[in-house]
Amino acid sequence: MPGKPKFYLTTPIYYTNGLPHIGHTYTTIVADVIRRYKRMRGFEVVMTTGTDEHGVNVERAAKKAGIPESEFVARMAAAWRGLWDELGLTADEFVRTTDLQHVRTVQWLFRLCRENGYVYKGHYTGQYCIYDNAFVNDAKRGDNCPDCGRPTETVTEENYFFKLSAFQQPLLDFYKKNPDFIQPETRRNEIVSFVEGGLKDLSITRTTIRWGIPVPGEEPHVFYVWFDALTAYLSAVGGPEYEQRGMWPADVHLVGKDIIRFHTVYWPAFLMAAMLPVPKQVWAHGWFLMDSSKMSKSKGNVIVPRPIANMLGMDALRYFLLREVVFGQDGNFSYDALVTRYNSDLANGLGNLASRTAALLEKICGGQIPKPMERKPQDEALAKETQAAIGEVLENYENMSFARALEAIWSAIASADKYLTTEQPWALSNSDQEQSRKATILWTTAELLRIVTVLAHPVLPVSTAKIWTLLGLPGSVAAVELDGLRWGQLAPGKQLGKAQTLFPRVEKNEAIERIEAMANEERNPAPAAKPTASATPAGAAAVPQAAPEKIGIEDFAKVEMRVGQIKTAERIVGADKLLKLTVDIGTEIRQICAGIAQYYEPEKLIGRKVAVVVNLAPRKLRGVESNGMVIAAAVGPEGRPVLAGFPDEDVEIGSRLK
Ligand code: ME8
Repeated sequence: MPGKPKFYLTTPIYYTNGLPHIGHTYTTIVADVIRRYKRMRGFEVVMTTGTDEHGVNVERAAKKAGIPESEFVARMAAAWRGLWDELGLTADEFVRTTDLQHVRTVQWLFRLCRENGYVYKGHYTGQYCIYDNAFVNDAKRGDNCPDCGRPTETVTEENYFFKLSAFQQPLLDFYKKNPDFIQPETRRNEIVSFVEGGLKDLSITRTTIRWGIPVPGEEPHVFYVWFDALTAYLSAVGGPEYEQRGMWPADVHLVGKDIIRFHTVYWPAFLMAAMLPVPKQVWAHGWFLMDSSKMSKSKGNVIVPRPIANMLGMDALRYFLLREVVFGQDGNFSYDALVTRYNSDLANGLGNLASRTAALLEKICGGQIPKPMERKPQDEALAKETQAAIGEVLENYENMSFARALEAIWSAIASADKYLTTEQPWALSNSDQEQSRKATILWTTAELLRIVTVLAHPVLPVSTAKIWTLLGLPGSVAAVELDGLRWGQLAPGKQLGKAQTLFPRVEKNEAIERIEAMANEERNPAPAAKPTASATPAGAAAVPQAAPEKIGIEDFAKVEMRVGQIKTAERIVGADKLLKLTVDIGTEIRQICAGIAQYYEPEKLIGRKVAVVVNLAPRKLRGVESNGMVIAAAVGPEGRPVLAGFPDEDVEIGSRLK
């Protein structure tokens, strides 16, 4: 039996002098969507990402953090990787450019290019900042250093050069022969005219940077960061032994438009020089902008993904990024638009259709998928429309028209809503004829829901898996083969599964406020708060905590603890571990958040007396104000919270603990 066809796609490997923001998350989400889609179409898929860890910026950032470069990049790579895992975006391979396998691959690629006559030693002259020990790209004589503002000097250093000029015609021929290599079309035209304008040879080693991959036998030469970074795509799938893995050449390199030239000019030229296969496609998407300018750390307008995922779920962020902007174009990011789409398309759209259908099946069909009976024209019309939607959605996924694919899915959802509203199965009687009509209506609705669930799965992996369970369908939705998806496959007689929480509706202003508060917490973690590897840029989690000192009684006296009584307790959307409590402390009622949600049922806490620290400065947890702290023991290796309390005596509320 022939094996599955292979599909290899990559995200850029991201710089380690910062942490992921929405822009990086966008590219990685798109890669994950394509990966899931291609798997559902029967491909063996490998998706890679990684971290770009060399160069002068890392040298500087490590110096600033007061740690060696190797330690700095190890912490940063762990933070990137940790965040991708947390967001459900774990790649199949994660390349660090400090990995030995990668170092070997870069040196091997250089050797091949050199052996084939495309590398020579020359001199590079450029503007150099002696304070920062770095050449300033694109600076002219007399320009100041953009980083420190001091004057640059003209410096000449010995470098190895890559004969890029020799590839002008081969590249133009290649673009012509492979019209889909550069996507979208507009970017292709840009690159073709750039190459037609002539290519200068490229200096690919440096002697003025220390933190890089050494050129074997040529120290102090290290590789120029882009020669190093691009090669990661090859080292991810076997490096010099790439043929054994069978994944190279890449099917798609997904990149932002900022780095298209490196990927469509330099990278194929390096590979051609080494006589290695060239990737099949480079897809350059647009930028997410904040107030019409590109997000950047220095501008302070960066949106981070975790608070959004915590508040609305990752599916909501995935849906929004793909639906809001036509893939390839720039788009504006706004919390307002995000929450609006969440409420309208997810909570009121897909979420509502799923829970409404399940509730009707429960009520009218005893929680079973009914057997459809005689079909009316409106049932046939809905079936036909949905069948057509399957084709339309698949075609749009294939062309990376994600917004269109989602539009087609949501138009099917709207048709189902309309169908239910017109057919009103709840208003039909229990006569035999009307019973069978109800069965047909509900089977038809459930079948449409099954199909949109499958089609939306690449974009909404978490919630579609829940709907799959809700409908009591066998296996996993991820395993459904898209090519075999047809109207009519829903088997009657199956029992519905457990009810699921899909997209609880949120109040817009409150949700935005909480996302912003969490983002602020992430940017400025409270000094006392336990740092998380991914929230702390320099990976402070890896720094051991100092042993506690002994404190005097006067220090203890600073903590005011009182007996409080829990009045209300509720879960917080977007914060699995927290409960929002109101606690009577004798003099007033306080709102306090407690990290006990996984161990205590909110209803069972009402009336319970607890020990409360009442003079703690108020702060926001997951965006919710918390004014005080409930004391609990941390039991066992995972620190299970057990509330401190007063089971034996009826202590008065407000009594002080000493
Ligand atoms: O360029 N909107 O890394 P990088 C959309 N290490 N996408 C964005 C974005 C935004 N506002 N900001 C960033 C590098 N991106 C090199 C790559 S590859 C061999 C080496 C995404 O950390 C987009 O994919 O600056 C962009 O190309 C990439 O992040 C740049 O990441």
